[in-house]
Amino acid sequence: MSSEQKINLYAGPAGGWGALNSVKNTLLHHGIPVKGAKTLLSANQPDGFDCPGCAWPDRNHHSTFEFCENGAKAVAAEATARRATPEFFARHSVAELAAQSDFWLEEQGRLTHPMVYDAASDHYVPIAWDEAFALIARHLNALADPNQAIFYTSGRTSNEAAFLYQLFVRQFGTNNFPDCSNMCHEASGAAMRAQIGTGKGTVQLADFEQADAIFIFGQNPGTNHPRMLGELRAAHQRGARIVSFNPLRERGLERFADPQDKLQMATLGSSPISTHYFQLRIGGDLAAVQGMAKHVLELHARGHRVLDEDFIAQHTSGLHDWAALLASTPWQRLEEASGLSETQMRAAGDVYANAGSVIACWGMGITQHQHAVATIGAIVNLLLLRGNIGRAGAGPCPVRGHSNVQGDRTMGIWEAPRAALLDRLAAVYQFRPPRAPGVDTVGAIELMRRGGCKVFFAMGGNFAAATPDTLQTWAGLRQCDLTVHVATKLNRSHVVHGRAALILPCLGRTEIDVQASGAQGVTVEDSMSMVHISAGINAPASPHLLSEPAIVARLAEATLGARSAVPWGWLVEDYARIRDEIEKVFPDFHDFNARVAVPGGFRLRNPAAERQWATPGGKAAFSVRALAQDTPTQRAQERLGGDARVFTLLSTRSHDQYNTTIYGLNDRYRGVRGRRDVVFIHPEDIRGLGLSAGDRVDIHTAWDDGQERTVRAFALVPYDIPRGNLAAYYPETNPLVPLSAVAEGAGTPTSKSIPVLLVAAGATP
Ligand SMILES: Nc1nc2c(c(=O)[nH]1)N[C@H]1C(S)=C(S)[C@@H](COP(=O)(O)OP(=O)(O)OC[C@H]3O[C@@H](n4cnc5c(=O)[nH]c(N)nc54)[C@H](O)[C@@H]3O)O[C@H]1N2
Ligand SMILES: Nc1nc2c(c(=O)[nH]1)N[C@H]1C(S)=C(S)[C@@H](COP(=O)(O)OP(=O)(O)OC[C@H]3O[C@@H](n4cnc5c(=O)[nH]c(N)nc54)[C@H](O)[C@@H]3O)O[C@H]1N2
Ligand SMILES: [Mo]
Repeated sequence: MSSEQKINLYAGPAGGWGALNSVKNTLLHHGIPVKGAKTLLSANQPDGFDCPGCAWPDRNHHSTFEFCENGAKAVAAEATARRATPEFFARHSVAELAAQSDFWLEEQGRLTHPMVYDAASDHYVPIAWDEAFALIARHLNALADPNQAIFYTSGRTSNEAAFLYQLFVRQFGTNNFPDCSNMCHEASGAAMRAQIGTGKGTVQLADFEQADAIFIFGQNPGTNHPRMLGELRAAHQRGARIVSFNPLRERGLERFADPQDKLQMATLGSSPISTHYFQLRIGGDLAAVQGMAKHVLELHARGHRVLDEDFIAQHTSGLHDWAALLASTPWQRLEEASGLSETQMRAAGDVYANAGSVIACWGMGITQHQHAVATIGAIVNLLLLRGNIGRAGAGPCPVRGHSNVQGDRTMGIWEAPRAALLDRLAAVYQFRPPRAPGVDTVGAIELMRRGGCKVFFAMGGNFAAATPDTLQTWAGLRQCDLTVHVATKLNRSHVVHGRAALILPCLGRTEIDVQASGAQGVTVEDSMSMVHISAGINAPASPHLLSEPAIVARLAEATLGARSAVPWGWLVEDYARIRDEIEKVFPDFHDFNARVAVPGGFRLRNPAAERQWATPGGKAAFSVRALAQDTPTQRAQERLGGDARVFTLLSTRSHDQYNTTIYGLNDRYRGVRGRRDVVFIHPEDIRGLGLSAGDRVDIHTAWDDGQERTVRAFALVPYDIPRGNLAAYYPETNPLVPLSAVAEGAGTPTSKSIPVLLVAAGATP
């Protein structure tokens, strides 16, 4: 280990001076002057841009800048002074670029020109925009079937761009819309739509001021939604219970120092966040929540009136069956599956039963499992028991990732659109939208592998690095005739490409977007259904960039020509016109331009928040799902005769990355410096393997399809994690996630529960 590579337990709080320091270093690194970092201060201001960091809402659009370390890093990464120019591409062949790390690729800075792959020289070379669109149009129009094209979306895309994109693609003739949401909160949408008739959370920020208890399942806000810590700290200070469920000890869930709080900063003080921390086993949440509910039901049966019987009678169906299931599930079974004791589950159940209003938050630690939909079902059930949906201070709160991932879905980026949306599109635009469902992310990779995808078009994101089963994905991408990426920075997906390939550089959200009618704003929807405007303030990284809406419009014109009656070019002259179109299709967006002109924007209606249940039965439905009989790890253990080297691995984000964009090699709160090739493991498990801390191991997936999936030479880091469980970083461990390992009922890759076999580096398994 070099002197820059260190593993030291981190004893400080989340936030604080560490955060300020880290931001200063990031700014310096990107060549942005620290004084006058105006860009940073314009994030989430009424006349600034929406922070491209996360989807957590803003407390108050009039308030002064809410400091967020990772928001600042996201902004700095986009505002970087570095450039990946045509000269850069002339210097490096694609083979050379492909040999570099993801970190290095993004480090080259902003893309400046549209580029096309030249197979003869194995270089990307500049291409004029018109020629690029003509090339894509030729490929698309030559397809035997529009379903041979796939159109991916990453959740940073604005409502305006997403709306035009889905309209173009449906007029072209397919619903092949895989998006990052498939890998993210798909399971939340699937579970909640079935139970409460909406796929979105029902809470607002104001509810955090009134909740008596906030449960946080499988989410790491200190790193991924730092502004949420402010809400949690305030809630804690007024006496609310904050109950965390996580296999790892996460610093941001334990203590927080607010960089805005002068006293705390001066005294190195900090405030606690969680009042209770349940360190359950990976994938143990379904059992833990069942245990809590079993306890609540038992309390009620013993005469403590803890159920909201009026609510249950008037608003719900199915409790009887769920109660019967819980009654027949022995505590011992719940203990085995959760890794918590009966006492712990009862204690958590007591917190729930004693709290007037309860919010339940969850993140990727819940959605990326085989039984994700069942687990979210149980969380929603728990809320229903005491009427904790549709009143102040209470409700489900799936905490979204990408800043507009929720808006993209609202705009119709969905491989399985509702008939109502297609009917509206047909009526407004006088065409016959395709009715057959398209492919999701995993379906897209499978289609590529079968040779069924000829054209792959990505609106942002990093498909090659973010998806599961990396080698399968890469083989799929390489089988395409054409791959096209609309992007701000160079990434893996540009160097793992089809026979023909294009990189189309676009404006970022922090940049001024000038169209015929002047500077434009776009709209986004946050995790709590607030829709508001975002307008960039920086000069574009290059004069050759186009905005995402302009790219879609020009592609649509080139591809559809007279086949489309939509005035694409005219719409893009003034984005207010696109918002008028959105309003025609989505009744919830009535008076869109006027309502979004109000600082802070407006909230989309959420029927469940008003206790109107758009479910088949017209009521909120309890989900009745038993514990899985065999988890992938159990199956692997059986197959391998109880091999003690079988573990369950979760893949997660470090403090220094945004998804596949790696900002740096440190993970401050977990005490890691200068490296990412680590696997967190219980010290006793290291001993059990006959190894020592720092030793290198190879990680093999223990799956039953005969495919070899391995990542090599990861260093063992002793950590406070349950025995039998491991944690390592995404995307380095994506090659281990089998394509066929997806959440039941949602298709989400199970990136948080990969059955693996650990062996000393170089040894045969
Ligand atoms: N700075 C920064 N911000 C981001 C992102 C980023 O990469 N960087 N990504 C954005 C995106 S797209 C998303 S979706 C969100 C992701 O935000 P999170 O949902 O916080 O995602 P992760 O970091 O993958 O891990 C979540 C947590 O789940 C825990 N966990 C893992 N398995 C289990 C389990 O079985 N049970 C329980 N209870 N916990 C478990 C992990 O220990 C970890 O603390 O953040 C968004 N914001
Ligand atoms: N193993 C494992 N895999 C996972 C996860 C996990 O926890 N574990 N998490 C999953 C989750 S939650 C998600 S959301 C996905 C993320 O999947 P993606 O959304 O596909 O990936 P990102 O890394 O967010 O995409 C980064 C790229 O977006 C481009 N970009 C940035 N800003 C813009 C912009 O304004 N416009 C355009 N057009 N492009 C831009 C840049 O070129 C950058 O390289 O990954 C999933 N994969
Ligand atoms: Mo995400």
